[in-house]
Amino acid sequence: MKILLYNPDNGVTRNFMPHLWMFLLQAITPREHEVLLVDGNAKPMNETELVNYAREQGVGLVGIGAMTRMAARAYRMADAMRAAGIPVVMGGPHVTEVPDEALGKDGGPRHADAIALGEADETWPQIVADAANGCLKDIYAPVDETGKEHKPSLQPYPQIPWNDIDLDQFDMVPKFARPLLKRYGSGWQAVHVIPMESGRGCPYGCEFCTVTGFFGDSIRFRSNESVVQELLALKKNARENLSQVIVFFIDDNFAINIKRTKSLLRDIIAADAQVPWMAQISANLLRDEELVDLIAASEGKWVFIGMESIDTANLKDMNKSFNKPAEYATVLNRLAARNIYAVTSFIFGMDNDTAGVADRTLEQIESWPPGLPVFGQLTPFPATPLYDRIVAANRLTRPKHWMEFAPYQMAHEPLKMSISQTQKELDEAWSRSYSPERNLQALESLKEQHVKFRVIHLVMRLFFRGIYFPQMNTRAWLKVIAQNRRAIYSLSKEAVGKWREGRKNKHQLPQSASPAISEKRAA
Ligand code: B12
Ligand code: SF4
Repeated sequence: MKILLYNPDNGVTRNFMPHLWMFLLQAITPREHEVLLVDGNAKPMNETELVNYAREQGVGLVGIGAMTRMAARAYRMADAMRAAGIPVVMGGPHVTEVPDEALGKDGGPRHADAIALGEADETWPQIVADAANGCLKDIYAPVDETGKEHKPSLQPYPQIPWNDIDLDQFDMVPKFARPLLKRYGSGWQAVHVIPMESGRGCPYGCEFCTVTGFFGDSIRFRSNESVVQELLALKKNARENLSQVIVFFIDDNFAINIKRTKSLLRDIIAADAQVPWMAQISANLLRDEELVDLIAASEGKWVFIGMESIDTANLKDMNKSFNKPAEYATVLNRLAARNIYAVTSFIFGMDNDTAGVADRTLEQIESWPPGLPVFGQLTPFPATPLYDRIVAANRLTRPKHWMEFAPYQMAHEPLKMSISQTQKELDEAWSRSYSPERNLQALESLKEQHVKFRVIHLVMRLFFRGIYFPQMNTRAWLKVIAQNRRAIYSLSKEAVGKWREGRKNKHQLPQSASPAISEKRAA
């Protein structure tokens, strides 16, 4: 049987990184079946195009996975597939949280023949077998013989054949720059961000978050050995293809068990398996100096920190009092001292937020080492404690907000400001944080850093701007480049100068000096 796994596009940005679930399910599909992958973020298709593709390929089963914000699009695609006579199974966080919707048991239309609840690592082979035999059940739940929920242990962990997967669609190097880099920028012919998990679960239970409910508060880890082997394979492949690989450890809280994280990082260093990596780590865990040293030594470059708010009353409401705004600056300085920078994430529209929240937050951010701030609105995702609280208080303005997805629009009224004020605050925060002036200031404060690092920082700033301000076509990109021409020009000049200097030194190296230098380097 041919199986098509499809991830709908999010409709706002192009994802910079493939979705792990598709590769994971592909890796555990019994060998007699063939799996095709289409990620709508990289290969946008409408309903007709996807149906035609599936028909041409002779697909016998379609698997669709989606976050809540893509649910409506996922259902449209599922409906088109089913209308064409191809059975559909849906999985992922949204259908797990609202199972009746996909099965049409809530009074609405049915969108899927079957759904996979929760983690599907162990149910997927059964789903595939049942589909092949034409006997799909409605619901596949990860339970043991006694009906008790069973979580995959992640040991052993499937081997994802990254080296055989065509990741061209996720190359971060823009198409127009590829020939140039091939000629002059050996080592930068492609840049890929690869998702990798080292563990699952987070027990913290922040009120707005689906993770504790979905993955459970039981934390599970892959063996260090399996993570190290995956890193080594990626590193070897990047070297052979003269490209760069960056790993995104997508664990919800990479350092949730500090002892284990330190042991993993030590093993990575010992095996020389370092590649530049980023991960999500909550601020409270970054108090540990030894952990931060190991992050730096293992080539951790960016840490995503869910700061959420600088207001302790908001954090208390969100069950996130373990975040201490008073220590944010210390944590960020501790990271910056080791050349690690942060993606700092904030949520506006919390119950204690008032007009001016953007200004107050930006004032703090601008006093910290330059990072990449991101801002979103508080969204009650179904099956979270926040959703239940807002429903109980009758405050939802769009009860099924995912069926009418509107980026950055709240689905309930905050208590101390309006929905439209929240939108204004988000506009202000994003435009000020990524304005050409702010980009220049950020580069200026990084002036002691190597030019290569500053180039990466600027490129990331331009990409991050696109999370809020759509930059989906060449015209939009040209506009951003024109607005940031001062920063781009001065960095390019410096980078070319350094490159020429390097070449000149290489050519001028006296013949007799080279062996000594190589010996010294080897030592
Ligand atoms: C990596 C990640 C991202 C990446 C992008 C996604 C990518 N390219 O990987 C980035 C950083 C960009 C991102 C952004 C956002 N994210 Co995010 N992200 C994650 C994260 C941390 C890991 C996802 C992952 O790969 N997990 C590991 C895989 C193995 O798990 P999985 O995807 O759930 O798949 C398993 C099962 O669900 C199931 N399954 C999944 N799909 C399918 C399909 C079929 C057919 C079957 C059978 C089974 C199946 O099988 C898999 C194996 O068990 C999750 C949290 C988490 N731990 O999952 C949040 C998460 C998915 N994100 C979330 C959110 C809210 C967002 C944002 C909206 C945040 C924001 N406010 O901006 C944005 C929106 C992104 C966008 N523009 O679309 C929520 C989604 C909640 C929901 N109900 O929708 C999550 C769950 C985190 C949370 N705090 O609650 N995210
Ligand atoms: S710390 Fe992060 S992953 Fe854990 S519950 Fe809170 S928001 Fe979710």
